[in-house]
Amino acid sequence: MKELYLVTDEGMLHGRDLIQVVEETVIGGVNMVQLREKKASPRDFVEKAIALKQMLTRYGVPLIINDNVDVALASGADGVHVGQSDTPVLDVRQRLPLGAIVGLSVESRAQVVEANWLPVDYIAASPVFATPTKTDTVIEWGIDGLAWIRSVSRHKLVAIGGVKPENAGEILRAGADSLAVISGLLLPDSPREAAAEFRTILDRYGD
Ligand code: TZP
Ligand code: MG
Repeated sequence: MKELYLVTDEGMLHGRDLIQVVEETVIGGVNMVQLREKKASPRDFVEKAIALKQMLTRYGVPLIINDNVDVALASGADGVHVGQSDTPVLDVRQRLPLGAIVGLSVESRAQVVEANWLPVDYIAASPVFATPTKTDTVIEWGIDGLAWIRSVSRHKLVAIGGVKPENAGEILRAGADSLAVISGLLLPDSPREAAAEFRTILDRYGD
């Protein structure tokens, strides 16, 4: 099954409860979640991770922690996602239990090629489209870039950045295995309905 991968952003909750909003998206069709905390204290980060993990376990949905192996270990999360200037992939892999998920963002063609030699479970093309959610980016892969990555990479391919129901079809046709979404899931009044809309599109593309 193609994945709908929610990445969290505390700034888009507007007073709503993180666990409840994430649960709504899971009911709607999200089947992978990344806890991405840019401002939380270490203690807050761990507490949120533990609460999320507990809820997600009931649905059999894996939890990935953004760039923090300690939080992943403390919460029993299923893996860690890192960017190019975060903890090196080899260190992350070494510190996590066997079978843990390790994801890596790629922001250049050289990094895509290099990732073929790295023990990662997926690479994330970052960003596919420019997005106000993350502005310190270095490339905009676009659909052609995504198709190029698909043609050279041995890894599962996650698309992130500006992913919306309107462009999900072309992203999947270019070869993405997974749609990673922040604002498209968290900003609508009903995250559950937003997730269901993405899920309908994903299911059209099968395995
Ligand atoms: N990494 C690359 S783009 C991005 C991240 C975390 C933000 C994606 O947010 P949105 O709102 O889905 O465009
Ligand atoms: Mg990072």
